[in-house]
Amino acid sequence: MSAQQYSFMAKGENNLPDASEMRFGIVVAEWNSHITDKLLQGAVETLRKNGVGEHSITVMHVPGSFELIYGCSQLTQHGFVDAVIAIGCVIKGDTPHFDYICQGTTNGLAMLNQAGNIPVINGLLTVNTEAQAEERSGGAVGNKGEEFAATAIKMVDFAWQLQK
Ligand code: DLZ
Repeated sequence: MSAQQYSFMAKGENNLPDASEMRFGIVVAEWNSHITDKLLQGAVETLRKNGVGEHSITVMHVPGSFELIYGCSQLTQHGFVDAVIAIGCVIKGDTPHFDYICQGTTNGLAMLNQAGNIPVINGLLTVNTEAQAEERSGGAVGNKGEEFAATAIKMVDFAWQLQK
């Protein structure tokens, strides 16, 4: 299938592909759980609104964002989901730890995508302040969890189109 054919079939931003047969894993970091819980809620609601079955969503928790890499890696290898969404929130502190966690986690998730088993969605919120995190988890800027879920649906559709 050519790139041109795929782009013809792809839907617009607010017109997501049918997700009723899709299965998703969501790995959520417990650090800053007051934020990650809301991102999770936004993601699950969007998946459900787009037809994903209650039992087709597997949610697992890991301690911090850095552990998202291992958690997602495990889910990509088990074969019972079509995509994995990694959800974490890193808030800048006074030490360089923020940069190491952000960079390490992003690189790790990128490598999982490069491995090419199934799509892994980067739902890592990296913010300077608590207020920015609140704004992006159901506040003034919306709930980024919804975007993560929409991206996951589009990527499963992308993979499935190539299998036809
Ligand atoms: C250690 C740490 C720090 C300082 N900050 C955060 C954070 O803002 N968000 C987050 O998800 N995790 C944080 N962590 C924990 C690390 O992600 C990880 O769990 C530890 O370094 C152990 O590997």
